[in-house]
Amino acid sequence: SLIGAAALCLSLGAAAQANWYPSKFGANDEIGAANYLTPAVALNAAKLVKTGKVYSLGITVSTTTPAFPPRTCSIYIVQPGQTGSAEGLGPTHTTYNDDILNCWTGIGTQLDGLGHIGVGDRYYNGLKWGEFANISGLKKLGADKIPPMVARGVLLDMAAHYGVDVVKEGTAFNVAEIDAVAKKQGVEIKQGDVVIFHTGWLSLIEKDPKRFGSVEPGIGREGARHLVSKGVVAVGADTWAVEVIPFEKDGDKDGGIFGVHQILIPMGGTYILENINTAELAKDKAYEFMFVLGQNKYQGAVQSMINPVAIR
Ligand code: UVW
Repeated sequence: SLIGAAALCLSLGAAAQANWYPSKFGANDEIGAANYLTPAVALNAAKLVKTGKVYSLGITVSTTTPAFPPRTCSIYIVQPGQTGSAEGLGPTHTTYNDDILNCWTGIGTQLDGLGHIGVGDRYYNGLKWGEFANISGLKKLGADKIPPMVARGVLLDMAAHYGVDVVKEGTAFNVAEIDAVAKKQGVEIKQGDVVIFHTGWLSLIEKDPKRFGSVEPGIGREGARHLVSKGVVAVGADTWAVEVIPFEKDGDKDGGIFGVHQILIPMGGTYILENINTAELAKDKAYEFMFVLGQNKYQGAVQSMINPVAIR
């Protein structure tokens, strides 16, 4: 019967969904690798604080900040009391400014939530686009659901590894490179870590915005799988997409577009942190630190403009 056929289709659909990179955190999980953020992870991170030096890892965003097209950002200041009058309000002449931000959330230093990237219509935990996303925001996987990230931050200084100020575009960081730099720095990547790559690329953002935003050094597919398998919470870099661009080939074949994003986010449940200002950490050889991030909690948001903090 038609009803029987429909039921069969539905159950096949459900089975296919369940088999599409099921989350190790359960069929209803919406936060992926943020499940690794335990009190023990926060406590161990706090033990890394020795000097009290605090680093702002966010960049300042303005109307000219280069971003993945067509993303833009502008701010409007609303005048005192919305009257523009120096008289202000009441006997003490109270005045104030309010502001309106008209921005894509994926601009400047940003967090990619688990609803950002898909493979076809499949997103994290097998969710289908139409089941959780529409133009009024995400019904599941919203960035507002991510708990605060307090974890050990690990900086991998790729620029020092290659002996350059700025690592060349198209340089892929895979298992050999990641493990070599971790070993050289005497750090071991562990479950619950936030791993951040320093490449020097962010120094081009104002000097050469066109080059900055079209290519970059970054992690390759094998490197992404390696980091997911270690159970890291998030992977970041001082680049706009964290992954190597031009994208890696698959042998002789086209390797696809944003394949590392796909391995990390929908397949791995691992967060991506972009345009992280790593310069000061690299200068101080601060390879391990306490990483703290409380992202925006706009309901159903895909991404979030952020200013994570490192403390050591
Ligand atoms: C895309 O991957 C499309 O954007 P972003 O680099 O901001 O994650």
